[in-house]
Amino acid sequence: MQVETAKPVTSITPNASQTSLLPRYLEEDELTEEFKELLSSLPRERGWVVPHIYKYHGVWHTPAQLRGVLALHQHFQAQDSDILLVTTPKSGTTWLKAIMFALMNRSRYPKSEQHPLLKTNPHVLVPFLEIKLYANKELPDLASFESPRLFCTHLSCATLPNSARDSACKIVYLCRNPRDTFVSLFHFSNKLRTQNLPANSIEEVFDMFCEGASVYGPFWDHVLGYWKESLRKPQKVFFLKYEEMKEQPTLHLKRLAEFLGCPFSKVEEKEGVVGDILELCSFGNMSNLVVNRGGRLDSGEEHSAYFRKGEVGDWKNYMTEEMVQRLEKISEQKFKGSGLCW
Ligand code: PAP
Repeated sequence: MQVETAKPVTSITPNASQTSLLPRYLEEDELTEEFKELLSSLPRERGWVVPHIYKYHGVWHTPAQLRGVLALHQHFQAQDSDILLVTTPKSGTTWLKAIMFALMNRSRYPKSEQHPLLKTNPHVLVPFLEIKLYANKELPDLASFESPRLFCTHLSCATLPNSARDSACKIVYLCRNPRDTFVSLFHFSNKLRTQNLPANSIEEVFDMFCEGASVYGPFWDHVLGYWKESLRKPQKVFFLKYEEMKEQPTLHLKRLAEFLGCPFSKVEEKEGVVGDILELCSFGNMSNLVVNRGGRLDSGEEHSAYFRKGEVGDWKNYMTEEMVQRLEKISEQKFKGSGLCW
């Protein structure tokens, strides 16, 4: 589907001041008049972390994300050999970034104490397109990315750049059941709000989630878009649920390797390479690494914010029966007839 920007936005924004004590994602950048005009024309809701989110082509974004989306649409050209990891926020993005990096670089970095994942956060090794590479004023220099290039995005299927849809590039899609997705997002947003801002109440943001007003939401449209695309084009879109990966990691890692055209050889299987990758990227290992316990991304988020519990079913500790029923009802309505369920 063609994504048309309401009006071409030629300049994005000046870089945020580096002197502020606020993390970058909370800084109020100087927005260009053109961008402000665009924002003022869009539906607006209260944000979970920043003051407002805006609905652009059916998807809710923070202003910073939206700037990245516009720049991406204007400048990113997918190549046939590219691999895009696409996820709904809080579906295990960090985990799959690590797994895909380890999988695709396994001959370059065989099991060793020098593995980049031991020293570098997965978000640095596998950057987001619109949140990182196209987030700043300068356009990224992608020349240093070797083929096959591995990028990540939270973009919805309908708002992917045309080149990603039309080229032979492969898409790995990861999502997670709406209950755990919501609970993870609730905690993450409160963590990002920092001590200067009052925490979101679970009731308030739950309402917003149900109404679709969460970043990259509505959640159901996001999942359904890629689900349908994976049914139409199974060679192009690999659809995976967090819960499936948790339950049968070996099976799904092997399927993923086959999908990406780099299946494990018999020798590798015998040598335990599959298990080594899973162990390296496991929650227990990743969350305890010095690099992930401290430090921040360029954009200001603490690395540790991406490692909370890493479990299936934590929603039981936070959601009332009424909330569960409400989510169930929405999922039933939205997914009806699609074959998709949790
Ligand atoms: P993002 O979409 O904003 O990049 P993402 O990585 O999807 O974030 O969200 C983090 C979630 O993945 C956390 O879930 P929780 O809040 O329910 O705990 C985090 O714990 C989980 N996670 C991170 N790393 C791993 C891992 N190695 N294995 C399993 N789950 C993980």
